[in-house]
Amino acid sequence: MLRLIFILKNGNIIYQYQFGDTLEESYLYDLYNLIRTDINENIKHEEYFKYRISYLADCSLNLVFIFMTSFGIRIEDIERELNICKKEILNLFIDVLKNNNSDIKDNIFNDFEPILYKIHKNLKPKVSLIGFAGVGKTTIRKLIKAEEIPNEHSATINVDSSTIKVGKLYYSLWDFAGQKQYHHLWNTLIKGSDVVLIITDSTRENVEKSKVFTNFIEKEAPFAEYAIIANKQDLEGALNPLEIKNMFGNGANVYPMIAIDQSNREKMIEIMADVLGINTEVSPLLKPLFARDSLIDEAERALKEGYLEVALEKFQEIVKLSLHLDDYEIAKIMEEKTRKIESILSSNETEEICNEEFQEVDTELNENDDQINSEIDTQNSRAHLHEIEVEDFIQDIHKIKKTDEDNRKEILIDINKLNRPPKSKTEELRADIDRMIKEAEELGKKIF
Ligand SMILES: Nc1nc2c(ncn2[C@@H]2O[C@H](COP(=O)(O)OP(=O)(O)OP(=O)(O)O)[C@@H](O)[C@H]2O)c(=O)[nH]1
Ligand SMILES: [Mg+2]
Repeated sequence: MLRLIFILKNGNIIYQYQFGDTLEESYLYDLYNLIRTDINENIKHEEYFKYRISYLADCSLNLVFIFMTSFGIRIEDIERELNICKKEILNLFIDVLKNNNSDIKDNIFNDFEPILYKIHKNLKPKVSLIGFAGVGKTTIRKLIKAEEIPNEHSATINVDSSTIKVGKLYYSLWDFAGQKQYHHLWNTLIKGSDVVLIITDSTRENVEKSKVFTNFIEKEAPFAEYAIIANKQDLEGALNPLEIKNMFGNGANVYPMIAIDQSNREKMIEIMADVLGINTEVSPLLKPLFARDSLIDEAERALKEGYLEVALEKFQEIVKLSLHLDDYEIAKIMEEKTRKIESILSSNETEEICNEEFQEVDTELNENDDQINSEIDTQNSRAHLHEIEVEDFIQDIHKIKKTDEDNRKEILIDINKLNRPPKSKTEELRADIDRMIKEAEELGKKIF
């Protein structure tokens, strides 16, 4: 796949377009510095980490055209497209470029966009769907292509490859045959993949078997990104993504999926873009994930600071986002938390009502000493409960966040340092009750 194009004039970048994760401009200059002594009107290629850098100059205008592509793309295709790129740029912008003005703005290149997408199409990413028979590869292909979803297993023969268009971008999608008699084709078919999605049907037996694909990919398509699709999540006993991730044990991302559900089309496309490293603007999958991460932070902060109502709202939003992401397990855990906070909040309300009731009946308190003591006991046990639950919540959300972030930064919180407001609130209440008992006793003494 084509990952980026950039053009320099007199050693300055005058145009860049990145299809994948964005690289800092300084990084592009580093790249340029690596090849600058070797640039001329003939196309040259260099290997750079997991990419190929191809470049070509126009010496009279002091222009350099640079492509960064994956190794799956054929050299002759890169050369053809690099020549087209140079020719089209010169055709469109010759007057501006002749002015020798290095301060050429990106928007001058707007007219170039249709050509750019055509170049990308001709150097499009290859996405391979691999997995054993009947796990749902063809169903996933049809889901992505918005074709009718099959409800019967009609085994794929050899392979089914097709070009699909998602938004402005084109992909080449390869749906492998999973039946035993086609396994010998896999090592040829997988070559040149930019992304391999390992499809499992989320049964223990199939996941266990499918672990074989990771070594296979690393050997046959060493530069491909890969991820695991935990399909058939609707079936009873389906392992959840976390269990599958642990079984694979290599840190690869696992995405839950129900491919027979048409409404998952967008999600499936987002997964593909995510694994391809298409940037966040293009891949909306990352947005809900990031949104959930920050909600978890906010919920945690609200819990620490004692704003249970705010925490409740945040948890409710986390539930919604988790459902959107089909993370049913997380949604369920968060739903329980939501209910617990609601019950804490309603018990706090009861405490306040009790408080008011005590004030109203303070003249009768002599008779009610026992009752009050038992109320105090209840408050004490509630305080303890609150303490445990807040701690429990924070531990749980940390677990989820950790899962969510995979290998991203870990957050450690010293729970002992937390000032748990439900406790201090209850302490205040207890002090009030003590004061009221005293006042009631005084009053009782006066009356009798
Ligand atoms: N319940 C359920 N069934 C699914 C799901 N995805 C696919 N299926 C069913 O699983 C069966 C097999 O699906 P295919 O997509 O043909 O499987 P495949 O991996 O392409 O199989 P081969 O071509 O033989 O390798 C079909 O009956 C699908 O309807 C899912 O998410 N849930
Ligand atoms: Mg198939």
